[in-house]
Amino acid sequence: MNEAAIRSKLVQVGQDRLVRQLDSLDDAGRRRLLAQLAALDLDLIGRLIESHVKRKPHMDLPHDIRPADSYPRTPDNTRRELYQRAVERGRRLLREGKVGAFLVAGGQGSRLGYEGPKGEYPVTPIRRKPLFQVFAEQLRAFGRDYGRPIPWYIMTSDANDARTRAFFQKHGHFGYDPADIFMFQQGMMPAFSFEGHMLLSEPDSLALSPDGHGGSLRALDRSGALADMRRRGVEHLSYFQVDNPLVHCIDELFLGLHDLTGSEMSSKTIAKSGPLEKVGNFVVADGKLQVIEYSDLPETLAMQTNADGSLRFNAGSIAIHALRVSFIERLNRGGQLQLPWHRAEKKVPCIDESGNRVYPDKPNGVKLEQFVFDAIPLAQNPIVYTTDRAEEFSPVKNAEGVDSPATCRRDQIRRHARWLAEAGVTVPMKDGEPDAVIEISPLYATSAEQLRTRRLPMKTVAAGESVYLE
Ligand code: UD2
Repeated sequence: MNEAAIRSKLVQVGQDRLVRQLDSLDDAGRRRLLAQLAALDLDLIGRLIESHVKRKPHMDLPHDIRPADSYPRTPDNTRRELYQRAVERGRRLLREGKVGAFLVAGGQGSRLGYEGPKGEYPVTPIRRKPLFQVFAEQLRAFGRDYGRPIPWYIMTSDANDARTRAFFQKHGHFGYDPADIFMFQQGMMPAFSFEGHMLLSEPDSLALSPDGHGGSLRALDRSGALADMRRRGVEHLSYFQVDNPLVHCIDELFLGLHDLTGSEMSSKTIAKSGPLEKVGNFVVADGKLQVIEYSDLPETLAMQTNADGSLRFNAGSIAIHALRVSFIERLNRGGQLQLPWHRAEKKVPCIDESGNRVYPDKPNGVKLEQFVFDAIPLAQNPIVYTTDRAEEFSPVKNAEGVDSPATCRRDQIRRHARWLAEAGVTVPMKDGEPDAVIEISPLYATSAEQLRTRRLPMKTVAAGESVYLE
Protein backbone atom coordinates (compact mmCIF):
# COMPACT_ATOMS: atom_id res chain seq x y z
CA MET A 1 0.00 0.00 0.00
CA ASN A 2 1.35 3.46 -0.83
CA GLU A 3 1.18 6.43 1.51
CA ALA A 4 -2.01 7.86 0.02
CA ALA A 5 -3.80 4.50 0.35
CA ILE A 6 -2.66 4.11 3.95
CA ARG A 7 -3.84 7.61 4.80
CA SER A 8 -7.26 7.09 3.29
CA LYS A 9 -7.60 3.71 5.02
CA LEU A 10 -6.67 5.34 8.34
CA VAL A 11 -9.44 7.91 7.90
CA GLN A 12 -11.88 5.12 7.00
CA VAL A 13 -11.13 3.29 10.27
CA GLY A 14 -11.37 6.38 12.45
CA GLN A 15 -7.65 7.08 12.89
CA ASP A 16 -7.63 10.78 11.94
CA ARG A 17 -5.36 11.42 14.89
CA LEU A 18 -2.73 9.20 13.34
CA VAL A 19 -3.01 11.03 10.03
CA ARG A 20 -2.31 14.31 11.86
CA GLN A 21 0.62 12.62 13.58
CA LEU A 22 2.06 11.60 10.19
CA ASP A 23 1.84 15.24 9.06
CA SER A 24 3.82 16.37 12.08
CA LEU A 25 6.81 14.06 11.51
CA ASP A 26 10.00 14.58 9.52
CA ASP A 27 10.69 12.30 6.54
CA ALA A 28 12.50 9.59 8.49
CA GLY A 29 9.85 9.47 11.20
CA ARG A 30 7.03 9.39 8.69
CA ARG A 31 8.67 6.52 6.81
CA ARG A 32 9.06 4.56 10.04
CA LEU A 33 5.44 4.96 11.08
CA LEU A 34 4.21 4.22 7.55
CA ALA A 35 6.26 1.01 7.45
CA GLN A 36 4.61 -0.16 10.67
CA LEU A 37 1.15 0.70 9.34
CA ALA A 38 1.81 -1.05 6.03
CA ALA A 39 2.49 -4.31 7.90
CA LEU A 40 -0.96 -4.20 9.56
CA ASP A 41 -4.27 -5.41 8.19
CA LEU A 42 -6.07 -2.10 8.60
CA ASP A 43 -9.44 -3.46 7.42
CA LEU A 44 -9.33 -6.12 10.10
CA ILE A 45 -8.20 -3.55 12.66
CA GLY A 46 -11.12 -1.29 11.72
CA ARG A 47 -13.54 -4.15 12.36
CA LEU A 48 -11.87 -5.15 15.62
CA ILE A 49 -11.97 -1.58 16.93
CA GLU A 50 -15.76 -1.70 16.65
CA SER A 51 -16.25 -5.24 17.93
CA HIS A 52 -13.47 -5.64 20.54
CA VAL A 53 -11.96 -2.29 21.52
CA LYS A 54 -14.75 0.23 21.96
CA ARG A 55 -16.84 -2.44 23.60
CA LYS A 56 -16.17 -5.78 25.21
CA PRO A 57 -16.98 -8.51 22.72
CA HIS A 58 -20.04 -10.45 23.67
CA MET A 59 -18.75 -13.93 24.47
CA ASP A 60 -21.51 -16.31 25.31
CA LEU A 61 -20.26 -19.11 27.47
CA PRO A 62 -21.32 -22.40 25.86
CA HIS A 63 -24.54 -23.80 27.38
CA ASP A 64 -23.33 -27.27 28.06
CA ILE A 65 -19.83 -27.53 29.53
CA ARG A 66 -18.55 -30.94 30.54
CA PRO A 67 -15.17 -32.33 31.52
CA ALA A 68 -13.16 -33.61 28.56
CA ASP A 69 -12.01 -37.22 28.22
CA SER A 70 -8.32 -37.87 27.88
CA TYR A 71 -6.03 -40.78 27.14
CA PRO A 72 -4.45 -41.92 30.41
CA ARG A 73 -0.70 -41.69 30.94
CA THR A 74 -0.36 -45.43 31.25
CA PRO A 75 -2.72 -47.67 29.32
CA ASP A 76 -5.30 -49.96 30.88
CA ASN A 77 -5.78 -53.42 29.37
CA THR A 78 -8.05 -52.18 26.62
CA ARG A 79 -5.46 -49.71 25.42
CA ARG A 80 -2.19 -51.58 25.88
CA GLU A 81 -2.00 -52.70 22.30
CA LEU A 82 -2.91 -49.23 20.99
CA TYR A 83 -0.14 -47.62 23.06
CA GLN A 84 2.42 -50.13 21.77
CA ARG A 85 1.42 -49.36 18.22
CA ALA A 86 1.50 -45.64 18.99
CA VAL A 87 5.08 -45.77 20.27
CA GLU A 88 6.06 -47.71 17.14
CA ARG A 89 4.28 -45.18 14.95
CA GLY A 90 5.97 -42.26 16.74
CA ARG A 91 9.37 -43.87 16.25
CA ARG A 92 8.67 -44.46 12.59
CA LEU A 93 7.61 -40.84 12.06
CA LEU A 94 10.92 -39.74 13.58
CA ARG A 95 13.01 -42.18 11.54
CA GLU A 96 11.27 -40.97 8.40
CA GLY A 97 11.89 -37.29 9.24
CA LYS A 98 8.18 -36.50 9.41
CA VAL A 99 8.28 -34.54 12.67
CA GLY A 100 9.37 -30.93 13.16
CA ALA A 101 9.75 -29.15 16.50
CA PHE A 102 7.97 -25.86 17.00
CA LEU A 103 8.96 -23.46 19.76
CA VAL A 104 6.89 -20.34 20.36
CA ALA A 105 9.14 -17.68 21.83
CA GLY A 106 7.64 -14.41 20.67
CA GLY A 107 6.12 -13.34 23.97
CA GLN A 108 7.39 -10.52 26.12
CA GLY A 109 7.81 -12.46 29.36
CA SER A 110 7.30 -9.32 31.38
CA ARG A 111 6.21 -11.13 34.57
CA LEU A 112 9.64 -12.72 35.05
CA GLY A 113 11.27 -9.31 34.99
CA TYR A 114 14.07 -10.54 32.72
CA GLU A 115 15.12 -8.03 30.08
CA GLY A 116 15.44 -9.88 26.80
CA PRO A 117 14.17 -13.09 25.21
CA LYS A 118 13.05 -15.56 27.87
CA GLY A 119 14.89 -18.38 26.12
CA GLU A 120 18.17 -16.78 27.23
CA TYR A 121 17.26 -17.32 30.86
CA PRO A 122 19.81 -19.57 32.64
CA VAL A 123 17.60 -22.28 34.04
CA THR A 124 19.44 -25.54 34.82
CA PRO A 125 20.69 -26.15 38.36
CA ILE A 126 24.41 -26.73 37.74
CA ARG A 127 25.47 -25.60 34.29
CA ARG A 128 22.98 -22.74 34.25
CA LYS A 129 22.06 -23.60 30.68
CA PRO A 130 19.64 -21.22 29.00
CA LEU A 131 16.21 -22.55 28.09
CA PHE A 132 17.13 -22.47 24.38
CA GLN A 133 20.06 -24.81 25.07
CA VAL A 134 17.91 -27.29 27.01
CA PHE A 135 15.59 -27.62 24.00
CA ALA A 136 18.45 -27.71 21.48
CA GLU A 137 20.18 -30.55 23.34
CA GLN A 138 16.95 -32.54 23.58
CA LEU A 139 16.24 -32.16 19.90
CA ARG A 140 19.84 -33.04 19.00
CA ALA A 141 19.54 -36.19 21.13
CA PHE A 142 16.39 -37.30 19.30
CA GLY A 143 17.94 -36.45 15.93
CA ARG A 144 20.96 -38.58 16.85
CA ASP A 145 18.87 -41.50 18.15
CA TYR A 146 16.61 -41.64 15.09
CA GLY A 147 19.30 -40.90 12.51
CA ARG A 148 17.46 -37.84 11.16
CA PRO A 149 17.96 -34.26 12.34
CA ILE A 150 14.75 -32.68 13.55
CA PRO A 151 13.93 -29.42 11.75
CA TRP A 152 13.39 -26.80 14.41
CA TYR A 153 10.95 -23.94 13.78
CA ILE A 154 11.31 -21.07 16.21
CA MET A 155 8.86 -18.19 16.37
CA THR A 156 10.12 -14.86 17.66
CA SER A 157 8.59 -11.41 17.40
CA ASP A 158 9.75 -7.95 16.49
CA ALA A 159 10.26 -7.42 20.23
CA ASN A 160 13.02 -10.07 20.50
CA ASP A 161 13.98 -11.41 17.06
CA ALA A 162 17.34 -9.65 16.65
CA ARG A 163 18.47 -10.61 20.16
CA THR A 164 17.36 -14.19 19.77
CA ARG A 165 19.29 -14.56 16.51
CA ALA A 166 22.38 -12.96 18.03
CA PHE A 167 22.15 -15.32 21.03
CA PHE A 168 21.97 -18.41 18.83
CA GLN A 169 24.85 -17.10 16.73
CA LYS A 170 26.99 -16.36 19.77
CA HIS A 171 26.47 -19.88 21.13
CA GLY A 172 27.12 -21.69 17.86
CA HIS A 173 23.39 -22.53 17.67
CA PHE A 174 23.97 -24.84 20.65
CA GLY A 175 25.44 -27.49 18.37
CA TYR A 176 22.41 -27.48 16.07
CA ASP A 177 23.01 -27.31 12.33
CA PRO A 178 21.79 -23.79 11.42
CA ALA A 179 20.40 -25.29 8.19
CA ASP A 180 17.88 -27.16 10.37
CA ILE A 181 16.73 -24.06 12.25
CA PHE A 182 13.98 -21.93 10.71
CA MET A 183 13.49 -18.75 12.73
CA PHE A 184 10.66 -16.41 11.84
CA GLN A 185 8.68 -13.56 13.31
CA GLN A 186 5.05 -13.53 14.30
CA GLY A 187 2.74 -10.61 13.55
CA MET A 188 2.29 -7.57 15.74
CA MET A 189 -0.86 -5.74 16.82
CA PRO A 190 -1.16 -2.15 18.00
CA ALA A 191 -2.56 -1.30 21.41
CA PHE A 192 -5.63 0.92 21.41
CA SER A 193 -7.12 3.53 23.69
CA PHE A 194 -10.56 2.65 25.01
CA GLU A 195 -11.98 5.07 22.41
CA GLY A 196 -10.36 3.08 19.61
CA HIS A 197 -7.27 5.15 18.75
CA MET A 198 -4.06 3.28 18.01
CA LEU A 199 -1.58 4.24 20.72
CA LEU A 200 1.95 5.51 20.04
CA SER A 201 5.01 4.41 22.01
CA GLU A 202 7.12 7.11 20.32
CA PRO A 203 6.08 10.02 18.12
CA ASP A 204 7.04 7.90 15.09
CA SER A 205 6.13 4.44 16.41
CA LEU A 206 2.97 2.57 17.30
CA ALA A 207 2.74 0.78 20.64
CA LEU A 208 2.95 -2.68 19.10
CA SER A 209 2.95 -6.08 20.78
CA PRO A 210 2.96 -9.67 19.51
CA ASP A 211 -0.44 -10.87 18.27
CA GLY A 212 -0.58 -13.90 20.59
CA HIS A 213 0.67 -17.47 20.12
CA GLY A 214 -2.41 -18.09 17.97
CA GLY A 215 -0.68 -15.77 15.51
CA SER A 216 1.90 -18.53 15.09
CA LEU A 217 -0.53 -20.42 12.86
CA ARG A 218 -0.64 -17.46 10.47
CA ALA A 219 3.08 -16.69 10.75
CA LEU A 220 3.99 -20.31 9.90
CA ASP A 221 2.25 -19.77 6.58
CA ARG A 222 3.44 -16.24 5.81
CA SER A 223 7.07 -16.86 6.75
CA GLY A 224 7.43 -19.77 4.35
CA ALA A 225 7.85 -22.25 7.24
CA LEU A 226 4.94 -24.39 5.99
CA ALA A 227 6.50 -24.48 2.54
CA ASP A 228 9.80 -25.53 4.13
CA MET A 229 7.97 -28.39 5.90
CA ARG A 230 6.45 -29.53 2.63
CA ARG A 231 9.89 -29.52 1.01
CA ARG A 232 11.35 -31.59 3.83
CA GLY A 233 8.41 -33.95 4.14
CA VAL A 234 7.50 -32.80 7.66
CA GLU A 235 3.90 -33.87 8.43
CA HIS A 236 3.58 -33.08 12.14
CA LEU A 237 4.76 -30.35 14.48
CA SER A 238 5.58 -30.91 18.11
CA TYR A 239 4.60 -27.57 19.70
CA PHE A 240 5.93 -26.21 23.00
CA GLN A 241 6.45 -22.93 24.88
CA VAL A 242 9.72 -21.31 25.79
CA ASP A 243 9.19 -21.28 29.56
CA ASN A 244 9.12 -24.98 30.51
CA PRO A 245 12.48 -26.80 30.56
CA LEU A 246 10.81 -30.04 31.69
CA VAL A 247 8.88 -30.38 28.42
CA HIS A 248 9.55 -33.51 26.41
CA CYS A 249 10.12 -31.67 23.13
CA ILE A 250 9.59 -34.97 21.36
CA ASP A 251 7.35 -37.74 22.71
CA GLU A 252 7.03 -40.87 20.60
CA LEU A 253 3.87 -42.11 22.33
CA PHE A 254 2.07 -38.76 22.13
CA LEU A 255 3.02 -38.21 18.48
CA GLY A 256 2.08 -41.76 17.62
CA LEU A 257 -1.35 -41.52 19.31
CA HIS A 258 -1.94 -38.24 17.52
CA ASP A 259 -1.15 -39.80 14.15
CA LEU A 260 -2.91 -43.14 14.71
CA THR A 261 -6.15 -41.51 15.85
CA GLY A 262 -6.21 -39.18 12.83
CA SER A 263 -6.12 -36.18 15.14
CA GLU A 264 -5.32 -32.84 13.53
CA MET A 265 -4.42 -31.19 16.81
CA SER A 266 -3.56 -33.02 20.02
CA SER A 267 -2.80 -31.70 23.47
CA LYS A 268 -1.21 -32.77 26.72
CA THR A 269 -2.99 -32.28 30.01
CA ILE A 270 -2.08 -32.62 33.68
CA ALA A 271 -4.21 -32.76 36.78
CA LYS A 272 -4.55 -29.20 38.05
CA SER A 273 -2.82 -28.27 41.32
CA GLY A 274 -6.08 -26.68 42.50
CA PRO A 275 -9.37 -25.36 41.14
CA LEU A 276 -7.97 -21.93 40.25
CA GLU A 277 -4.54 -22.83 38.88
CA LYS A 278 -3.61 -20.43 36.07
CA VAL A 279 -3.83 -22.90 33.23
CA GLY A 280 -6.48 -23.41 30.58
CA ASN A 281 -9.15 -26.09 31.15
CA PHE A 282 -9.94 -28.84 28.66
CA VAL A 283 -13.71 -29.13 28.38
CA VAL A 284 -16.28 -30.40 25.96
CA ALA A 285 -18.49 -27.39 25.29
CA ASP A 286 -21.63 -27.80 23.22
CA GLY A 287 -20.20 -31.05 21.99
CA LYS A 288 -16.74 -29.77 20.99
CA LEU A 289 -13.39 -30.24 22.68
CA GLN A 290 -11.88 -26.90 23.60
CA VAL A 291 -9.81 -25.01 26.13
CA ILE A 292 -11.41 -22.41 28.36
CA GLU A 293 -8.72 -20.15 29.82
CA TYR A 294 -8.65 -19.97 33.64
CA SER A 295 -9.78 -16.36 33.55
CA ASP A 296 -12.88 -17.29 31.51
CA LEU A 297 -14.05 -20.36 33.45
CA PRO A 298 -16.74 -19.27 35.92
CA GLU A 299 -15.59 -19.95 39.47
CA THR A 300 -18.75 -21.90 40.23
CA LEU A 301 -17.70 -24.41 37.55
CA ALA A 302 -14.03 -24.35 38.53
CA MET A 303 -14.97 -25.28 42.11
CA GLN A 304 -17.32 -28.17 41.24
CA THR A 305 -16.31 -31.56 42.59
CA ASN A 306 -17.19 -35.17 41.83
CA ALA A 307 -18.78 -37.49 44.37
CA ASP A 308 -15.31 -38.56 45.60
CA GLY A 309 -14.29 -34.94 46.21
CA SER A 310 -11.99 -34.68 43.20
CA LEU A 311 -12.23 -31.64 40.93
CA ARG A 312 -14.76 -32.03 38.14
CA PHE A 313 -12.79 -29.77 35.79
CA ASN A 314 -9.33 -31.05 36.49
CA ALA A 315 -7.70 -31.28 33.06
CA GLY A 316 -5.23 -28.39 32.87
CA SER A 317 -3.65 -27.29 29.61
CA ILE A 318 0.14 -27.03 29.66
CA ALA A 319 0.40 -25.72 26.11
CA ILE A 320 2.03 -28.78 24.57
CA HIS A 321 0.47 -29.83 21.29
CA ALA A 322 0.97 -31.92 18.20
CA LEU A 323 -0.31 -30.34 14.99
CA ARG A 324 -0.73 -31.74 11.52
CA VAL A 325 0.91 -29.56 8.89
CA SER A 326 -2.08 -30.12 6.58
CA PHE A 327 -4.35 -28.74 9.32
CA ILE A 328 -2.34 -25.53 9.60
CA GLU A 329 -2.43 -25.22 5.80
CA ARG A 330 -6.20 -25.65 5.85
CA LEU A 331 -6.63 -22.99 8.55
CA ASN A 332 -4.75 -20.51 6.37
CA ARG A 333 -6.63 -21.22 3.18
CA GLY A 334 -8.43 -18.09 2.00
CA GLY A 335 -5.89 -15.86 3.69
CA GLN A 336 -7.72 -15.26 6.98
CA LEU A 337 -7.01 -17.31 10.06
CA GLN A 338 -10.41 -17.62 11.71
CA LEU A 339 -9.48 -17.66 15.38
CA PRO A 340 -11.23 -15.45 17.91
CA TRP A 341 -9.47 -12.37 19.30
CA HIS A 342 -9.11 -12.04 23.05
CA ARG A 343 -9.26 -8.60 24.62
CA ALA A 344 -7.10 -7.59 27.56
CA GLU A 345 -7.08 -4.24 29.30
CA LYS A 346 -3.47 -3.22 30.02
CA LYS A 347 -1.27 -0.41 31.17
CA VAL A 348 0.33 0.87 27.98
CA PRO A 349 3.03 3.54 28.28
CA CYS A 350 2.37 5.94 25.41
CA ILE A 351 2.54 9.43 23.95
CA ASP A 352 -0.65 11.40 24.42
CA GLU A 353 -2.26 13.78 21.93
CA SER A 354 -0.21 16.73 23.14
CA GLY A 355 3.02 14.77 22.76
CA ASN A 356 3.54 14.04 26.49
CA ARG A 357 4.82 10.69 27.69
CA VAL A 358 2.30 8.85 29.84
CA TYR A 359 3.18 6.05 32.29
CA PRO A 360 -0.26 4.91 33.39
CA ASP A 361 -0.84 3.43 36.85
CA LYS A 362 -4.07 1.78 35.77
CA PRO A 363 -5.13 0.16 32.50
CA ASN A 364 -5.45 2.78 29.78
CA GLY A 365 -5.63 0.59 26.72
CA VAL A 366 -6.66 -2.60 25.02
CA LYS A 367 -4.44 -5.32 23.56
CA LEU A 368 -5.77 -8.04 21.28
CA GLU A 369 -4.33 -11.55 20.98
CA GLN A 370 -5.18 -14.88 19.40
CA PHE A 371 -4.62 -18.14 21.28
CA VAL A 372 -3.34 -21.30 19.64
CA PHE A 373 -5.69 -23.57 21.60
CA ASP A 374 -8.68 -21.91 19.92
CA ALA A 375 -7.74 -24.00 16.88
CA ILE A 376 -8.69 -27.21 18.73
CA PRO A 377 -12.45 -26.98 18.02
CA LEU A 378 -11.60 -26.50 14.34
CA ALA A 379 -9.58 -29.71 14.20
CA GLN A 380 -10.76 -33.16 13.14
CA ASN A 381 -10.58 -35.83 15.86
CA PRO A 382 -8.64 -33.76 18.40
CA ILE A 383 -7.35 -35.80 21.33
CA VAL A 384 -6.00 -35.06 24.80
CA TYR A 385 -3.32 -37.17 26.46
CA THR A 386 -2.56 -37.08 30.18
CA THR A 387 0.99 -36.55 31.31
CA ASP A 388 2.58 -36.14 34.71
CA ARG A 389 3.34 -32.73 36.20
CA ALA A 390 6.50 -33.92 37.95
CA GLU A 391 7.80 -35.30 34.70
CA GLU A 392 6.83 -32.56 32.29
CA PHE A 393 5.71 -29.22 33.68
CA SER A 394 7.50 -26.60 35.72
CA PRO A 395 7.52 -23.31 33.88
CA VAL A 396 9.48 -20.18 34.72
CA LYS A 397 6.91 -17.40 34.70
CA ASN A 398 7.28 -15.28 37.84
CA ALA A 399 10.34 -13.82 39.53
CA GLU A 400 9.26 -15.39 42.84
CA GLY A 401 6.71 -17.80 44.30
CA VAL A 402 4.89 -20.30 42.09
CA ASP A 403 6.34 -21.05 38.67
CA SER A 404 9.56 -19.20 39.46
CA PRO A 405 13.24 -20.00 38.80
CA ALA A 406 13.45 -21.48 42.32
CA THR A 407 10.51 -23.91 41.91
CA CYS A 408 11.72 -24.84 38.43
CA ARG A 409 15.25 -25.62 39.71
CA ARG A 410 13.74 -27.75 42.50
CA ASP A 411 11.55 -29.65 40.02
CA GLN A 412 14.45 -30.31 37.63
CA ILE A 413 16.50 -31.75 40.52
CA ARG A 414 13.56 -33.84 41.74
CA ARG A 415 12.98 -35.27 38.27
CA HIS A 416 16.60 -36.15 37.69
CA ALA A 417 16.93 -37.64 41.17
CA ARG A 418 13.92 -39.83 40.39
CA TRP A 419 15.39 -40.90 37.04
CA LEU A 420 18.65 -41.86 38.81
CA ALA A 421 16.78 -43.78 41.51
CA GLU A 422 14.84 -45.66 38.82
CA ALA A 423 18.17 -46.54 37.23
CA GLY A 424 19.29 -48.10 40.52
CA VAL A 425 21.37 -45.26 41.98
CA THR A 426 20.93 -44.44 45.66
CA VAL A 427 20.09 -40.75 46.02
CA PRO A 428 20.27 -39.20 49.53
CA MET A 429 17.09 -37.54 50.75
CA LYS A 430 16.58 -34.89 53.40
CA ASP A 431 13.13 -33.70 54.52
CA GLY A 432 11.61 -35.46 51.52
CA GLU A 433 13.84 -33.65 48.98
CA PRO A 434 16.93 -34.96 47.18
CA ASP A 435 19.96 -33.92 49.26
CA ALA A 436 22.12 -33.29 46.18
CA VAL A 437 22.13 -31.07 43.11
CA ILE A 438 21.58 -33.20 40.03
CA GLU A 439 21.58 -32.25 36.38
CA ILE A 440 21.42 -34.64 33.45
CA SER A 441 22.17 -33.34 29.98
CA PRO A 442 19.50 -34.34 27.47
CA LEU A 443 22.39 -35.60 25.35
CA TYR A 444 23.02 -38.15 28.12
CA ALA A 445 19.38 -39.14 28.57
CA THR A 446 16.07 -37.64 27.48
CA SER A 447 14.01 -39.91 29.76
CA ALA A 448 14.19 -42.25 32.74
CA GLU A 449 13.91 -45.12 30.30
CA GLN A 450 16.96 -43.99 28.33
CA LEU A 451 18.95 -43.35 31.50
CA ARG A 452 18.46 -47.01 32.45
CA THR A 453 20.31 -48.03 29.27
CA ARG A 454 23.42 -45.94 30.17
CA ARG A 455 26.45 -47.27 32.05
CA LEU A 456 26.19 -44.92 35.00
CA PRO A 457 29.45 -43.72 36.56
CA MET A 458 28.17 -44.19 40.13
CA LYS A 459 25.98 -46.39 42.34
CA THR A 460 25.45 -43.79 45.03
CA VAL A 461 25.25 -40.03 45.24
CA ALA A 462 26.81 -38.48 48.35
CA ALA A 463 24.85 -36.06 50.51
CA GLY A 464 25.34 -32.50 49.31
CA GLU A 465 27.09 -33.63 46.11
CA SER A 466 26.68 -31.89 42.74
CA VAL A 467 26.27 -34.42 39.95
CA TYR A 468 26.29 -33.46 36.29
CA LEU A 469 25.90 -36.23 33.73
CA GLU A 470 26.86 -35.47 30.15
C1 UD2 B 1 -0.27 -20.11 28.98
C2 UD2 B 1 -1.70 -20.58 28.70
C3 UD2 B 1 -2.24 -21.33 29.91
C4 UD2 B 1 -1.33 -22.47 30.28
C5 UD2 B 1 0.07 -21.93 30.51
C6 UD2 B 1 1.03 -23.07 30.74
C7 UD2 B 1 -2.53 -18.84 27.27
C8 UD2 B 1 -3.48 -17.72 27.08
N1 UD2 B 1 -2.53 -19.43 28.44
O1 UD2 B 1 -0.36 -19.10 29.96
O2 UD2 B 1 -3.52 -21.85 29.62
O3 UD2 B 1 -1.34 -23.45 29.28
O4 UD2 B 1 0.56 -21.19 29.38
O5 UD2 B 1 2.32 -22.59 30.95
O6 UD2 B 1 -1.83 -19.23 26.38
N2 UD2 B 1 3.94 -16.32 23.08
C9 UD2 B 1 4.33 -15.98 21.81
N3 UD2 B 1 3.72 -14.92 21.22
C10 UD2 B 1 2.75 -14.19 21.83
C11 UD2 B 1 2.36 -14.54 23.13
C12 UD2 B 1 2.98 -15.62 23.74
O7 UD2 B 1 5.20 -16.61 21.21
O8 UD2 B 1 2.25 -13.25 21.22
C13 UD2 B 1 4.60 -17.47 23.71
C14 UD2 B 1 5.50 -17.05 24.85
O9 UD2 B 1 6.78 -16.73 24.37
C15 UD2 B 1 5.47 -18.29 25.69
C16 UD2 B 1 4.05 -18.83 25.48
O10 UD2 B 1 3.61 -18.28 24.28
O11 UD2 B 1 6.36 -19.27 25.18
C17 UD2 B 1 3.09 -18.57 26.64
O12 UD2 B 1 2.80 -17.26 26.77
P1 UD2 B 1 2.31 -16.62 28.14
O13 UD2 B 1 3.43 -16.58 29.10
O14 UD2 B 1 1.66 -15.33 27.79
O15 UD2 B 1 1.19 -17.64 28.64
P2 UD2 B 1 0.59 -17.83 30.09
O16 UD2 B 1 1.64 -18.14 31.06
O17 UD2 B 1 -0.29 -16.69 30.42
